[in-house]
Amino acid sequence: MGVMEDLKAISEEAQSKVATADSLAALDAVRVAVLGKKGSLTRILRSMGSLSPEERPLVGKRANEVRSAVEAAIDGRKTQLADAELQRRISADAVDVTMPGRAPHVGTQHLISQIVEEMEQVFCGMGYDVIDGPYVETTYYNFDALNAPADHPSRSPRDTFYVADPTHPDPEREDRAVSDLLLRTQTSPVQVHAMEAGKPPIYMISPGRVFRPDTADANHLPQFTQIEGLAIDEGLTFGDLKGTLDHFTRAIFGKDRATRYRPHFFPFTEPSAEVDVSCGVCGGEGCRFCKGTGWLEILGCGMVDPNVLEMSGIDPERYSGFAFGIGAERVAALRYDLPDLRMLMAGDMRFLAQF
Ligand code: 2NM
Repeated sequence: MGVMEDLKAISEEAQSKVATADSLAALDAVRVAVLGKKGSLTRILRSMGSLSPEERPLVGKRANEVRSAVEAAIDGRKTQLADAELQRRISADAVDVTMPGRAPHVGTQHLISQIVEEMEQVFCGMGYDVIDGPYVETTYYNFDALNAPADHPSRSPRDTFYVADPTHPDPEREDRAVSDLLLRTQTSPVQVHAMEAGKPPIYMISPGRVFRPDTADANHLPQFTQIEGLAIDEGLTFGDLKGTLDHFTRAIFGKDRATRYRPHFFPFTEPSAEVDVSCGVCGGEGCRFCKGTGWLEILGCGMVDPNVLEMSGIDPERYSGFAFGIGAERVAALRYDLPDLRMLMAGDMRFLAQF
């Protein structure tokens, strides 16, 4: 076989190996086998001395062509492999921007906040303002201004949380400061502030947290949420109270529910009443839910005592008014038949997420 045929065979074999090489290492092996020191093409170039002077330039030219072609093929294949690797990485690392995202956890308002807001809406609809005030009050605003006698049992530390007041240490006792400061036991102090601050007409509600030293059990919480209301104007009567609270009760419990006003006593109102709503389970027939009575107690109310108006600078000869108080936790318990008020404080999402 002649040298030219050898060159042709070397070229063809190299081209085919390059075309199927699947790595840079395989390509380099082809380069070494053809162009390396002991490569097939190098061997031919080295043996050129034994060729005739006519053959030599032709073989030399052809050998250079083969070298260039093999080098070009290797470079081309290298580019192909690099492209393929890049494509592989692009698809492996791809982010699918059309994929649905991980749904963020969306919380809900606490049941008590929902009920408070609902009640605020009912009263705002009747033109009432929503006003809040501090948790820490003085005995004057929590008791005296509300006509509570000096010896009223609700003033005792068994029924009221007193706040130590370092600026007024009690000279009689060093073990516990009997303080003028307390955690409000009702939101009425907010209404006293409103009466002192503004002239009638006053139509307001004061929702908020109140505090009493009760041990938490199924029916008691040491802190709970009260919505108190106050209306003061010329000529307000018990009829206005009843119309207002009947509207409120039906808005919160349903328009088919009846109400009942039972005489009661509160120091700050006269006359006073407790309001019952007809049982939603039996419709008033009497059942286990209403303990056979057909009625559920929901709020306290009354005509503001003239003493209370007078103490806060409102002329009881000109103005009259009514007031009421309702517990949001009790409304929640009645509406959803909650077995235990502590569920409202425990923070268990299995319970809270139902509302
Ligand atoms: C109640 C029941 C009856 C009440 C009275 C007043 C104020 F400030 F006008 F005197 N505020 N809230 C009141 C009246 C509260 O809660 C059961």
